[in-house]
Amino acid sequence: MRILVTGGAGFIGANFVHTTHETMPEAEIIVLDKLTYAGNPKSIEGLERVQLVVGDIADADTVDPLVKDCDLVINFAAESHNDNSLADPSPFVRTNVEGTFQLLEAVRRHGTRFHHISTDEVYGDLALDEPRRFQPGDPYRPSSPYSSTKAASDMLVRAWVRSYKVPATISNCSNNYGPYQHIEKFIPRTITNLIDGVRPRLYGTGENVRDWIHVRDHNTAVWEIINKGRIGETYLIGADGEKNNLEVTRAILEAFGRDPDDFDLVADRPGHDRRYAIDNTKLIEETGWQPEFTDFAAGLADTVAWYRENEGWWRDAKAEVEAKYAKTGQ
Ligand code: NAD
Ligand code: TDX
Repeated sequence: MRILVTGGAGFIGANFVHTTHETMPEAEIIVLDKLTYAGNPKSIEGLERVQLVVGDIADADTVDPLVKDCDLVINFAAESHNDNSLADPSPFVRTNVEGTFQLLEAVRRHGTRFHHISTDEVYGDLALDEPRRFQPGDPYRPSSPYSSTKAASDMLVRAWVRSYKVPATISNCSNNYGPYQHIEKFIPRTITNLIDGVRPRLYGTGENVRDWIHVRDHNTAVWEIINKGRIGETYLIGADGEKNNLEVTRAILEAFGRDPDDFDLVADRPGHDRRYAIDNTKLIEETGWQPEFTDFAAGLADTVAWYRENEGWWRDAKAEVEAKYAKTGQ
């Protein structure tokens, strides 16, 4: 089996490549990745049945021959950071919308099975105190340039299934954590700040809630959907991991043996989504998937250890990331 993994040098894609390489000895994995600031070839180096092709999913001539040669395409490639999308939305439209369009056109030409990786943020946000969680059939109400381009990409996938019978599925996952996550994101930023002796930065009041899932659980769910999911369906992936940002910061401070109040409140993100929460009933009922990393403190401790042990992987990016945040008072 030849599998095309787009964005396989990024956080979730690289973890997917590792797990797939380990668990499917017959699989040949082709990674198509533009190696933007978020892609790191070190994340997938030394894997014998993995080939990295450096290129853009929005470039039809790059995409077509790769899709033609593969049995399955999984699209992880995206511009993925909300804060960056507020500063410059343009690459988000190009990669997330135009890139997904080009992949869909290629899988349409070649009749290839396609799985599209998306986010819970397409559903907008929930109030902190409402009992409801996101359901697969909820209306799309994205808030940021990032989430609106992800919503647009999902709409393209749905339309290509209906109009052209493209054999595709979509998954919308909640916030991931684990190894190989870029240090611009909340958990690795907080961990690497603490390694550097810098106080974590909490946006606004720290009350915003995210529904955390370990990246390996996200990826086992993706395989379940590819193997057992129904074509044209949307599956929500989440592991009942709701926590507010203050709780997460305090859990990381605890892992470092630091005082629970050793953080600074900083400028809020404009349009900051209040709460995400996933109802995973459909995924569990249809595929039997279950998360393995249900102990958040243990998953966090492993993640802290990974960033401590792999400073060479993130160190070069740290000063630049922090200089960017300094400009917005964050
Ligand atoms: P990431 O930013 O860490 O990685 C994205 C990868 O895509 C990078 O390797 C980058 O080089 C590559 N890329 C960017 N533009 C490209 C292009 N035009 N052509 C080819 N490659 C390109 O992102 P991530 O956190 O691993 O997210 C992966 C996917 O999962 C995204 O679609 C994102 O929307 C979705 N998602 C992420 C989370 C999360 O918590 N991180 C949660 C739910 C869904
Ligand atoms: O320093 C920080 N302090 C802080 O309080 C940073 C970087 C973030 N935050 C807050 C903002 C969010 O409420 O932490 C929360 C998580 O922030 P991010 O890591 O930027 O993630 P989020 O905006 O929730 O989006 C993530 O989950 C859904 C991914 O980046 C997306 O790709 C995914 O679709």
